[in-house]
Amino acid sequence: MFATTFNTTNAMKRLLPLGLAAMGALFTAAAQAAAPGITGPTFTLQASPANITQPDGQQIYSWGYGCVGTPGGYAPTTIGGTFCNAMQLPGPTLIVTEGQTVTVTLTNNLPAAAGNTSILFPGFATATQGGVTGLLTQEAAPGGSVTYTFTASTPGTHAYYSGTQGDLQVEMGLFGALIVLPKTVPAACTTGLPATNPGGNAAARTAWGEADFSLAKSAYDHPATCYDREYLFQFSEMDPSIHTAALAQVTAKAGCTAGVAGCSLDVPTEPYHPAYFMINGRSMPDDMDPNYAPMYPNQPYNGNPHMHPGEITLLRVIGQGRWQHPFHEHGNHVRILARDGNLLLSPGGNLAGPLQFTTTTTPGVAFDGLFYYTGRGLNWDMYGHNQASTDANATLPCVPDVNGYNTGAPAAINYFEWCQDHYKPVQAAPFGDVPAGGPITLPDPNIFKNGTWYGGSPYLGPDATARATFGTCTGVNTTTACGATGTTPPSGTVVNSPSTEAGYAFMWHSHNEREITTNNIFPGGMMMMMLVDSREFRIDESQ
Ligand SMILES: [Cu+2]
Repeated sequence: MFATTFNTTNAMKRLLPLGLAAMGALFTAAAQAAAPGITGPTFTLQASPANITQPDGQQIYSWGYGCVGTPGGYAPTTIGGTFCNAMQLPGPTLIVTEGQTVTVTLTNNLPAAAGNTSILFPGFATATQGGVTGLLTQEAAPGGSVTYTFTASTPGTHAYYSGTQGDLQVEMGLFGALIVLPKTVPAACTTGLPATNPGGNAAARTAWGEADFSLAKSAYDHPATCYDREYLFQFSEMDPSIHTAALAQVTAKAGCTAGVAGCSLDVPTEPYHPAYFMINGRSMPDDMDPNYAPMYPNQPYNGNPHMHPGEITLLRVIGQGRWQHPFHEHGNHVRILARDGNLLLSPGGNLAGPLQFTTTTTPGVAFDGLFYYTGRGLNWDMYGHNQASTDANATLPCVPDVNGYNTGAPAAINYFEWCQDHYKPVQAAPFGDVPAGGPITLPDPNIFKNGTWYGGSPYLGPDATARATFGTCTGVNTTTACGATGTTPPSGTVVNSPSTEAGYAFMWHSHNEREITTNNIFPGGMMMMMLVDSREFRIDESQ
């Protein structure tokens, strides 16, 4: 996952502590994610080659867009450890504001045999300066430059990618994302609690001392697009045989003069047999290491979504490869907001996008979607409240707002609880008893062993693991007398200490199961874990 991506023993030794720290971060679920990128509106980019790494230890020769020098800035500013290297896969995420005039200068530092390259900004009327004439746009010849200028007319999430020999250059990694923030954030997105403002969780964030990692407060100039946090996911796949062939030809033709006969590549891109299926250029589990992790100098962006109950999470998703990917976000459906920056509204101005179980990505198409998790529909109290308990957290009140959620007290641990399930026990009698009297029958830990990803508790909360322990009356989630002994199921696991975090983990992954492998080995590929963190746990994406 980390050490295997480095060739020399020395490098492995040097990086082992780093790698362990990253693993620790993974298992204790310290979060580093969001939609990080570089700010404009003027960008100086280059296309250049470098190796990317995959979890099976392979280094794959690729091409990518990267920065020339230090970019103008990084966003969100709450994320540290930023860098923009000469080659990145995906390319730097370009963050601008609606109405700005965006200028992107591209220098072609690919090997001469790779020929010309370019960038397309689909959906924007782009003017060009310099370069040489290509099929779809002006191109940068080897060693040369071209400048693209356009007005960021439409907010939302957009793709950019090579407009030159796309079957090879996009496969090699020449793609990235453009995020256009709305010029005007509706007032409804910045004031009020969730009862009146769909993204009104700022008060809870403040109450718990948590930083804000969003780029804006709304995705579009529309009050139905308010959000609390956001993630950008670019899905792509890669056939390593194409990359191997490109490297062999580039090496054989090293030093050749561009434009001279024979100084070009002839790499077949069919038949297509991808072996790597990536989220933001990384495969599981590498995608759950932090943004800007030093072991991925050319793959700075991760896939590691976290959220608190009730938070509106904006998903910015782009299909960047050649295949469709039937991606499934477990835990809830995704409300599609917009496609390619086009907000989907009914004639009456309401959101009209579909509610999707599987958000299939389409090559070249971007969408924005809203996702949230509240536990509504579980039919049991996910905080383990229990009137008979002496645990202070076990008797917190739940006061429903107009939507039925406990949102009036932003500093409450059970903020956003679904009040209809308040005090409803997960099971009325101890584990292993089928007619237990609750909607859930927990497994008997004597016959069922959970893995390390399970925190040992069916409950959210600071003492969730303790409350899942039978044997004393404190915190026991049962309306009957305490009497049984034992734990339910093996609780108190070190990887998910109740004093730090007790969250729910949901797999977000491709439903084409071939794609949750890395070079045919499961698990891997296009998969990540989404974590619902209890409200008092601070989601820290600052790195
Ligand atoms: Cu699934």
